[in-house]
Amino acid sequence: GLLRIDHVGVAVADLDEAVEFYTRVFGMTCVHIEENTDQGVREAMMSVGPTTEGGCVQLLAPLSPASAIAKFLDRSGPGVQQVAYTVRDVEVAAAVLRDRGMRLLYDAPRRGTAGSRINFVHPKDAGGVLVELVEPPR
Ligand code: V0V
Repeated sequence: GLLRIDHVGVAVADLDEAVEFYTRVFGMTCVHIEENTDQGVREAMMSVGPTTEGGCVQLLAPLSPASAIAKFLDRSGPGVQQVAYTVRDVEVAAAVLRDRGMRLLYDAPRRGTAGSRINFVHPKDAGGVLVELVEPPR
């Protein structure tokens, strides 16, 4: 089953500007920045509270016009792009959701933030929300 909210993903045009905004206005702390070429993003993990136990906001900026985030920004503008849940085993969680009629975007998990393993439920199957499953690195 799902363990907790891992992060809420927010599409932004300019990552550095967004990190500065979330830090100054909401008092969040940037705990990780990375470029994920497989996903076409440059991303920053912002801890909401003093530890990441309080959940994170993941700021997502496109690396190229072909990126899922570039497409999202074109269509919807900046804003919430995904909700991500922590799971113990992403393959098991994906299999359970497939059994319940959800389309998973990938046949096998791909690489997410900091070596996590990820998959997604299609937003059209989940009431218009792109749902991400995250198995943290061991
Ligand atoms: C598209 N749609 C969405 C949506 N993206 N609805 C809600 N939330 C979103 N994020 C709607 C869109 O408006 C269409 O609705 C419909 O889905 C199908 O659109 P499409 O043009 O066929 O699909 P695309 O080409 O926009 O692709 C959508 C998907 C794509 C979800 C398939 O974005 C994708 O592959 N996402 C997974 C990867 C990803 O998002 N990577 C970036 C984060 P109408 O018009 O038909 O009603 S990377 C990340 O999270 C990392 C690294 C991490 O957490 O570790």
